[in-house]
Amino acid sequence: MLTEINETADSDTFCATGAAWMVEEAEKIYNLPFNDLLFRAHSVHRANFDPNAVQMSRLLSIKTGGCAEDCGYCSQSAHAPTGLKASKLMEVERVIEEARKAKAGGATRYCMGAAWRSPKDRDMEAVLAMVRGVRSLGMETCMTLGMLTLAQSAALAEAGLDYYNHNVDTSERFYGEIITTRTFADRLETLANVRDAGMKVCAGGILGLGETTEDRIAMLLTLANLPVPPESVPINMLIPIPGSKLADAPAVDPIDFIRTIALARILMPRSHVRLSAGRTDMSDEMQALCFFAGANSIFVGETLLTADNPGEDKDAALFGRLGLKPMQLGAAE
Ligand code: SAM
Ligand code: DTB
Ligand code: SF4
Repeated sequence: MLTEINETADSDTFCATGAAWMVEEAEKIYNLPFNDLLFRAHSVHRANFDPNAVQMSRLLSIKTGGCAEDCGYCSQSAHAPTGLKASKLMEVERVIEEARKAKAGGATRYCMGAAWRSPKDRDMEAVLAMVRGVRSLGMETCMTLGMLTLAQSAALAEAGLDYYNHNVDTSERFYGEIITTRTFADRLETLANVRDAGMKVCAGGILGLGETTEDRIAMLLTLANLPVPPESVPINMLIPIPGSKLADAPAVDPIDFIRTIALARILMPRSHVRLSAGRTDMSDEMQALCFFAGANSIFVGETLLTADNPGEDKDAALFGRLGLKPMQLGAAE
């Protein structure tokens, strides 16, 4: 597939298969005239995926709020007065019941998130039971529980966890402006543990934290240049949370957002690029251009972890307007 892409593209703007992407190449692509960038990204998308199929994931917060980390964007950090009520780890049976409903609603992947710095050993048994239960429904499983050791990663993989989500969120340079309770290197260490344990990786970031274009490009380069690029790349647009450090961050320019999606598609041709948080603040036209630029995954349902998402009816209408269809499990794997 990659050979096909390289054959159809100008050799000076695509890296050779297997080689690391250089910042100069990525900047050059990002700054192409918008039509050229979109044409190129869409060509890469079309060479690797059905361009009208969108993978649908459903999120559930299995442990909400009271988090020890100080991520400046998050509603769930105990460091910020966001007014969110903290709750304990959900019962295993309830999680499986919610997953069953999500499957009936068309989701093929169930993503369970916990507001933890890292899972405690005492929580692992319940978490592993959730993985087994959701998997037995015939859904792909994903979890996002904070930092993992290699032993925890191995236990999750053994229970059948397909994906682990752990975002780098922004560039290495900018990271310390947003989060002080852990480092960028900590994030990469967990990603390596997840990969070494044999799970698929879901890793992306957020736009709208006050980062520069260079930071956005650097973030994508970190992901694309991992030993194996992530199979899923969520690109979130900041949902401003009242009480959080970034409550009043300026909105992201939609054209810049679409350019970032296009660059993600070009740098990671075979990854699922997810148009992730923030869709309630995007027009249908903006989302349509994101899909054209190479986004091919979304979160479905009324709620993400704690924040709003467009919901089934709005997404059904959007898919109808655009002639999009849900991606079947196992497609383009
Ligand atoms: N606690 C785990 C962690 O941080 O890895 C998992 C849950 S955390 C909420 C997962 C991701 O959601 C973050 O890495 C960030 O990219 C995204 N996120 C959190 N709050 C957000 C917000 N207000 N707007 C957009 N994305 C957000
Ligand atoms: C990701 O990149 N985005 C999702 C998922 N991975 C875990 C989370 C979005 C959270 C949005 C804010 C909220 O719901 O609190
Ligand atoms: Fe905790 Fe994750 Fe929110 Fe950071 S993003 S405060 S680690 S739940």
